[in-house]
Amino acid sequence: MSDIITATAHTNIALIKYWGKENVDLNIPTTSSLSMTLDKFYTRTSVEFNNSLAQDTLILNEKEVDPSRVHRFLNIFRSEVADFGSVLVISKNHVPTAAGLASSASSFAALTGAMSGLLDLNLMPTQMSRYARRGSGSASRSIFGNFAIWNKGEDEESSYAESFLNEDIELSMIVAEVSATSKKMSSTKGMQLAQLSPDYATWVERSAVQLKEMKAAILRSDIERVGLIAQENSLAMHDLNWNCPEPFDYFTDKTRELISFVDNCYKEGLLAFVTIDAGPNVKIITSRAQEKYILKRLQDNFPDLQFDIAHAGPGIRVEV
Ligand code: 2P0
Repeated sequence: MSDIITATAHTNIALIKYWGKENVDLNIPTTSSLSMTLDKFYTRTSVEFNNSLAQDTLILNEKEVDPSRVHRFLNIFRSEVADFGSVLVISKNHVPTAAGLASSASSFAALTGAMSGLLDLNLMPTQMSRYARRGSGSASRSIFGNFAIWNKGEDEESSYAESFLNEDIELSMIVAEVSATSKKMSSTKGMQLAQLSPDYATWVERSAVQLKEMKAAILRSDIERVGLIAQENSLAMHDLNWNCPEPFDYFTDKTRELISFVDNCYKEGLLAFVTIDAGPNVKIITSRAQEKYILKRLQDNFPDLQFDIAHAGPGIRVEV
């Protein structure tokens, strides 16, 4: 067993979203979800046992921060594997967190990979996915590269992600970083509120149909169908947030301007679609062939925004 173990995991963007839990403690979702792992954004995390520390310690982006969520996660290994002492976790996010791009997926996937190395667990990727899921649902998918499906399952054993297609289909995502002006609502809280929407059952039913269609579209490398389905699924997720008993909104005016700009691009005959998560950022889905042209159009029309192009990226890597 080495003294320090490091793992790198990339973030992922869901094309079919996870937005609701059947079991809050175990992060068992109400629907299966499907994502693309991104090459551009990742978290690198190192772990070591350190008995001189009074408690688990987290250094994130070179600053010591509240370790409680990490501590709760490490306690899963303590109760299921071995009762070890304090762990020093040093993590660096290569994800623009300030702009609200979620980093919990790459963070908990990287931490899972590093801990499985530190504890010499020799986990299969699907077992790693189960651990990562308990840190943060979307982290279950970041174990895998390219396209992954998190099968909802029904309990601790059966809810994990697996590789759907470990190939690039020439799909590009242009991430538009829109800074949040409204109060942030965590995904965990947001999805619990959304589940109270009268439209929630319909969203769940529709999601199963969309997942089937999405799988077929990915296998055909049909970027237009992938984009259309992802866009419908994501916008319907945000409809739930507006139509629940305590409505909330992740969009800003800029988010709405981008949505309508992208819609106009599609009407002109370009491949351009949006998917939006628990924040104001817009991810524009297009093809590798059209990405530069769309990027230029976006930059010309939104000169104050930062854009990054991302492609399909790799699964988890544990350094030995
Ligand atoms: C997703 N999101 O499928 C969805 C779409 C955001 C919108 O997974 O409570 O941070 O830690 O399990 O994984 C973000 O939710 O939530 C997320 P928890 P998580 O990517």
